[in-house]
Amino acid sequence: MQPSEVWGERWNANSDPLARRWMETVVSKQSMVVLAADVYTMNELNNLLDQVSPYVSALKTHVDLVHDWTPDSWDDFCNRAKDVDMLIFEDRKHGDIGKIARDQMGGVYDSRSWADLMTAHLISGPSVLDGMAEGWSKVGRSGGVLLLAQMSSAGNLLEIPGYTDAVVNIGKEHPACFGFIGNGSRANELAELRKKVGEIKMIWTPGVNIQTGDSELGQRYGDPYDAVMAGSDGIIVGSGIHKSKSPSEAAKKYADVSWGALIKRSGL
Ligand code: 5BU
Repeated sequence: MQPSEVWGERWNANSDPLARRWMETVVSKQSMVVLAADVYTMNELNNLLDQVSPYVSALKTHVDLVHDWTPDSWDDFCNRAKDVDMLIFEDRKHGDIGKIARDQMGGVYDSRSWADLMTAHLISGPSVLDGMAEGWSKVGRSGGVLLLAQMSSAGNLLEIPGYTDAVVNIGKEHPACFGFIGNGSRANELAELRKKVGEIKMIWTPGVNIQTGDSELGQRYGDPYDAVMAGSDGIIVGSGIHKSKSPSEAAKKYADVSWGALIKRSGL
């Protein structure tokens, strides 16, 4: 299948190379799964990568969770992920003023050199987007920002009226914005977000699990099929895969559910 068949007008209308790369990978792997690789050692990360690589289209990291992190082992890990056609997405949740966000992409972790995508809150205003674009350009790369328009955790303050709309209005017009984080645990809220975002920018959704309901410390889960039908372009799955007895089987299951929903959504 070709990306243009599956994504339709959204493929033709989108000139963002990262968005097109994502749409292509989803089609070639038949998976909208973004794995939240929340494990704590390099060994666990590498094992997880080996097990799930055919079924996962992007890898979401929290680099500061890893106890035995070293620049070389991380470099090696990122190269292995790239070799199996995964975008690397650091869930950094930037939120400082532009120049500090830019410089925080250097420092010890030097995320500007390996992350293709990164999250940010827009709480400090649009300078965070400009700063992050500068961060990547300092090392001759360009990357994409996923702005938090919604969150999956109970009681989050992004639900205060007007906030989501303000984020979407700014992000939609900014070239550094790859897309938005939407709440995968509430399909009706996600459908509303899709209407506001339109068809160009991506929406990726955490808070999805085949086992729906409330989870640890305020996390909430909705069904991955419903999230895709409501407008998700990438389902972010963590414990549903890495805590499963067989991460490989679980990843395949989430991939199949997401692909089935995308095909249905596309009317194929
Ligand atoms: P889980 O194990 O599937 O619950 O992991 C979810 C991941 O998504 C975890 O890495 C969170 O940091 C991330 N996340 C989230 O759960 N909810 C949000 O609103 C955002 C990120 Br933004």
